[in-house]
Amino acid sequence: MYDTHALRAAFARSLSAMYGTEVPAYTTLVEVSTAVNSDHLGAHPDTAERLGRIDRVTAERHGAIRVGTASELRRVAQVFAALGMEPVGFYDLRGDAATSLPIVSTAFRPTTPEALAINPFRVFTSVLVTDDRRYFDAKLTDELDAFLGCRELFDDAVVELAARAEADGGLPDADAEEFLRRATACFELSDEPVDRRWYDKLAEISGVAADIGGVTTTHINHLTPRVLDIDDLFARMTALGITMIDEIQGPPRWEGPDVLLRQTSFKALAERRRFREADGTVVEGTLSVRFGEVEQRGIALTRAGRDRYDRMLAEVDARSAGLSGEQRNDVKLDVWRAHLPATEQGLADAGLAFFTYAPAPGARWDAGGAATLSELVASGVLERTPIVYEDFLPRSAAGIFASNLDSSGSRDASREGSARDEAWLAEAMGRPVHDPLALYAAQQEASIEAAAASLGTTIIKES
Ligand code: OOG
Ligand code: NI
Repeated sequence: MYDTHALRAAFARSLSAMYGTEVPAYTTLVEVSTAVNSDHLGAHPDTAERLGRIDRVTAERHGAIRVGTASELRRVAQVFAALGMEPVGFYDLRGDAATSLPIVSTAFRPTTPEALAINPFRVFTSVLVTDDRRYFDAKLTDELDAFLGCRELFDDAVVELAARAEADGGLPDADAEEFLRRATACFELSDEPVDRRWYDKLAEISGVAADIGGVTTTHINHLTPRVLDIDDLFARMTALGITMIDEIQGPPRWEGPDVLLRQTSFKALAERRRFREADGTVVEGTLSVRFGEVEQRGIALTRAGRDRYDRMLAEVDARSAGLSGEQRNDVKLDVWRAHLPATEQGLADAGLAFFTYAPAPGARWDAGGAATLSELVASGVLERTPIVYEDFLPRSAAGIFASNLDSSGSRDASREGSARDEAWLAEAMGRPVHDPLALYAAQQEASIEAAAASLGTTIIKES
């Protein structure tokens, strides 16, 4: 019997093995990431595992996929439910005028600390907004919907096995292996010929629209390992002759705690694809849509912390117009030093980040009565541990997308976009969408309650 968590771990391995055969550069990326992690642990044995144990971090991956319709989204949500991965967060990537991304997204991931510790596999999942008039006129919307309506990304057999796995909390061995095989195959690159005219027509508007709606299947778009030192990774990949994008997305490297998420990527080499020309002949060609990405994770920020992060990025933008990626990084560093506390304690005191609290081994609180969290931490009774950010950043995601598209496409900003929000996503999937901040807050809260019970005292929260 494979339980839900074993299924998830096995699926992550199976997808990784498949993707490694399809995109050899991914295998290089994984090798370099593994070396970066073990060297980082060797050089900083006391601090390296503050944000995650080395075995979890080294096994950790996120994937990205893109689907075309609400019903495709519903089916993929069922497949992920079998793996204990639930939709978390709503990301609207249509807002950035500089890119042409007619999509909204969520991330499927485990939601409990226990499940994350067993295997944190997550998949950033985007769905095309086919009726957004800024991108598609009414005729193209109809053509797209007709094209997407004829294809089937996830067959009935895989969806039925997934539903059984969800209902029963797992599958017997033989069924589990069949499910894993079939589910992995749904994300393989197809050698079905691509209709050149149709693909190019969509690509003129948006490379992502063509990647989703220009072909009859879906595929895993990238699979991202996690590293403990993304600057070291960046330098090593560059030394191997692999050109990375010119800026690490998200926070800069600095002397204070890592928060949220830092990401970088390289553009994948052209992949061989077959095309059907207007006259019906099938020819060999190439497409380069899949890329390599790597990430370093930091501490989850509260609403207040996230607002501050967004304001800091706005300041970076205002101060770095026309600057290179490297110069922008210097501006970031300056802004970070000016606005973000440089210690975990500073972040906690300002209510900017999430932590869990647990009694130190052998600790007692004899002073009697109630005590504040910071008093208990300062006196060594409670230990504070950062909660790692398990989600994504829309700005960074748009940066990653944009840096990997051949052209920026087109978008008519004078038109109204079509309505999409978290409720739309939930309705499409028939499943609630978790609020990421609520998940972190609940985890922090539960740890404080458990600590209070075990110390037999009342803990006063200051913020
Ligand atoms: C998703 C891009 C976003 C991330 O890590 O922010 C993403 C895609 O390319 O489909 O994966
Ligand atoms: Ni990604």
